[in-house]
Amino acid sequence: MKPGKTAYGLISDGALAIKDGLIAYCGPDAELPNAYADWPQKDLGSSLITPALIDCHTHVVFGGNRAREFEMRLEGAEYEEIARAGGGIVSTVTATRSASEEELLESALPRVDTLIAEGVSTLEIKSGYGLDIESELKMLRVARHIGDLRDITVKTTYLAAHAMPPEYKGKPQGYLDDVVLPGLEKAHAEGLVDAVDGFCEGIAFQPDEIAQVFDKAKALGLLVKLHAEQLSNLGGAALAASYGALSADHLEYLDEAGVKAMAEADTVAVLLPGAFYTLRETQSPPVDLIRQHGVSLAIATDCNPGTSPLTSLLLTLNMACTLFRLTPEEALIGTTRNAAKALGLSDRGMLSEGLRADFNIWNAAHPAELCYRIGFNPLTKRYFGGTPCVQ
Ligand code: DI6
Ligand code: FE
Repeated sequence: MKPGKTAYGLISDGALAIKDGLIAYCGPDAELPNAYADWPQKDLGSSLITPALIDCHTHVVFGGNRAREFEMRLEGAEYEEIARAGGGIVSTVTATRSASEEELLESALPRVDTLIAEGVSTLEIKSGYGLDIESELKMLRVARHIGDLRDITVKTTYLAAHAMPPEYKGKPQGYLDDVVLPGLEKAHAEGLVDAVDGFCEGIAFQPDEIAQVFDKAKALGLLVKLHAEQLSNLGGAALAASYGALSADHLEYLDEAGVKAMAEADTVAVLLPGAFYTLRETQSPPVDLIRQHGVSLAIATDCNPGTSPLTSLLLTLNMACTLFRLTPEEALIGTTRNAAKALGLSDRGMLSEGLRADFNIWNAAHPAELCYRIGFNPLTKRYFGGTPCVQ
């Protein structure tokens, strides 16, 4: 997936040299500089090597689950209706608030390990199910702890503007003033925040409310991203772009004005086919417009208990192709190069000299196989920072 080569940047008979955790050479074996000739070598046969996968949008830390809500939707209830009646996100908030850090960690790790087993080496994790300052900080501490316990990079995102907690129902400004804004300062002071997110939606926060969160983020020197245009169009993507957002995510209801604003700001479009699938959404994100305007496309699991209980980035690749008609090459770039961009990371996402040696070895002959198969994991080995991982 090196740009400027053949499709996917594929190199047959390639060689990769690693030094100090970084890629020192990536190219044809025949052109491997002599300097590397007597280094220890490993023959990987006809395996496929790709950059490690990056899941750039998850809510993988949460309490409880929402299997009952899944049943209710099958009995005819709508997602927004359940949310307005105090179910949905708020029911996960109750379970998350009452869980200890240890319990949250214990329930999140199997989900994280399932992602890692498919070659994910960089994982974004959002808060957003605490909705009070201490519980939001608790979620972020658990997220950081996951990064310490596993051979992966965790990027944390502060998402207190995810839903209105019951105690602030009808008082959004009170919630922003008492919790979201001071909580952001506190979480930032503890070093728990890599980026700031919000849910801009009829059932969540209005653009002028999100703007207050973004102003605070900006004042603290933090980059932003936004759940935008998932269930309706409130102009969230353009708002995010006006703050130079890293990404705008979901985007089923995005219009051309929003796409243009994203193109100008170089904001990545993160598509989340797991949520589209789970909600049986029929409006597809405007992929053709996104392509026409040259906006970078990424995809992610959106792993969360309500709309995307999905812990497979390989299945996400397949869904992005089948549901949104992404090409396998676009989907793979969307979980490597462009996913890194959506996280503001310029040190990974490609097999290029000077970047981190985070890569996967697959039992596959062609990259399209990673998108084509459903429910099969061809990962043979994962390297993180140049080191082979046990898991
Ligand atoms: N959009 C989503 O799809 C998730 N959050 C969001 O802002 C849903 C979260 C949930 O239902 O628990
Ligand atoms: Fe999400």
